[in-house]
Amino acid sequence: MPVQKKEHPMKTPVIAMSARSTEHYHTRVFYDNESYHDYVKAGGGIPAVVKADTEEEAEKISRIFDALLVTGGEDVIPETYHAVQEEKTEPIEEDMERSDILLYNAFKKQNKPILGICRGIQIIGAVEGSTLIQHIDHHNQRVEGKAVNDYFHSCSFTEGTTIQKIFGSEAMVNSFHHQVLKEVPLGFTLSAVSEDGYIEAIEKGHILCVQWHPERLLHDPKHKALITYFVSSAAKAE
Ligand SMILES: [Mn+2]
Repeated sequence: MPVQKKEHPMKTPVIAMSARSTEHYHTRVFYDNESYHDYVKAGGGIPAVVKADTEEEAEKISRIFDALLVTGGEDVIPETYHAVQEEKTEPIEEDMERSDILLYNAFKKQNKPILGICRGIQIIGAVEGSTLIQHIDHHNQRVEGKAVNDYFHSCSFTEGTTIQKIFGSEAMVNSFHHQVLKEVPLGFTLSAVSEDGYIEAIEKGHILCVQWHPERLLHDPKHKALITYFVSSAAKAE
């Protein structure tokens, strides 16, 4: 009797999202913005908020989940990139910083896809040996009175990079940051630069990092294509 070929449906990737913390009814809670949840779902994945306290825990998480999304948040702690804190820097809590670093290293070790957004590109850059410019005052559209889901500035993309293949040679992005990578980390490629010359995206193999918030521009096919690409690469990752 001929063996019937079974159709294997495409696996639905589960995406670990780095937790952020706040206080709710006098209790510390771990969360991620709804826009990240919606973004991952729009790309075909299932989002889950994670926090790691030890290397061992991060390693277990990296085995369970298919990919890591390092979300936005407060400033990177300057000690992480061997700098002294300047006046306008507002560092994240120490355990959140530690969790981001542990998760990033663990998923990198597993060679699973990693997407860094906003604080995500900054902490990944810092871990990889880059430094940060601690304050620029013209890349926050909130301060300029622009809506959250609006564009703010253009970027030009580096020919041949994965991110350029998604966005084309030029695209509009939003901007909600006051810090930015000072240099591209060793081994990474500069994928996008803002019209005024700041680093807006870098990449290295499965690791894609953007300074803007694509999850707030889900109405734009290019920004949606980034999460579709990321989630489908998570589905393929071993
Ligand atoms: Mn910007």
